[in-house]
Amino acid sequence: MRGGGQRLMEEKEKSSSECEEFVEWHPEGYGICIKIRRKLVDFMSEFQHIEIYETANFGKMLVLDGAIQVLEAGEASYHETLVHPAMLAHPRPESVLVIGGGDGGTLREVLKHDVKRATLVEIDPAVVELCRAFLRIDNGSFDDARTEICFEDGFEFLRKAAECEKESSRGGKGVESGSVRGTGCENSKYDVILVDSTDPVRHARGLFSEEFYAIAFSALRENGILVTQAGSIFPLSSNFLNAYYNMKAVFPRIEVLSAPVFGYAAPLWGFIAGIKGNLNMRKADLSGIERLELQFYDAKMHDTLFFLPAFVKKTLQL
Ligand code: AG3
Repeated sequence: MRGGGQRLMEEKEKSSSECEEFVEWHPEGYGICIKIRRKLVDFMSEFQHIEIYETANFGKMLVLDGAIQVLEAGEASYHETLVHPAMLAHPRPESVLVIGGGDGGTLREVLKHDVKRATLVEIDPAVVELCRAFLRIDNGSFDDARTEICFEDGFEFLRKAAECEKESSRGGKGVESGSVRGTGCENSKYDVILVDSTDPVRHARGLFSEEFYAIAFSALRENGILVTQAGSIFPLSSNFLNAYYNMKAVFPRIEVLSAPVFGYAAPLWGFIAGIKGNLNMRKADLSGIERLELQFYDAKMHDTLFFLPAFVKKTLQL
């Protein structure tokens, strides 16, 4: 008698051998290859090439300009690491800004917390529309009453918020901030900012610059945290180093987190948190963690997110 597990494996192998393959090569010269059952979306938007696949064994997959963004079976570790350590380190994260994140995974995790307002600023409306219809990892978060969606470049969005601040401190009436419902300057400050962007190419490049971090820093309230996805940490990528040094130039304190993300080929993906004010991410209050019903992150995992390979610490002089 063969076990059910083995039978399942054989069935998977049989069905996946009939499938096409999707391959992504990282520019550093390594890659990942995934068996595909069928293509659900192939669309050239104003900004990028959007593809959504049903894979043979790992759920749906979102690909932007050839780079895998979401593989359903692996996305939890990415989204949970990006969102929860920061949300738990903040005593009352009421107002959260997500830059990018058009697939809805980050928003879904943010809304597990008791927030008043979650603002998603995504440059490409087609990503939201297609992910809502075909990827469906948002779990209703696009339609949550606390969600505001703004289709705009994240850098521009924050620049306008900063101008608005300046104007109102000079006593003017402020710059209207486009499509954000009822926004005055009083609403342009955030407790947590999460940068869930693509790799730093084309329209996303600016989101990793020192200028962007400076504007984001001023958009945080007195106590606030910005977390960005930062590219591969093992192997240590130039994308990561660039984001790290630019953030370090702006934030008085930063933390580096990493997690394995199945779908991104690199064994460890990096995240950088910039901390403003008096918050301690490592010593976050984890008492509410069970209630969040997570797949990857828990109280024990919390500490491991801050462990780094020795050579990375040496390079970063940590
Ligand atoms: N955004 C970061 C994806 C970076 C992946 N890079 C790559 N495959 N070359 C993910 C968006 C998920 N909400």
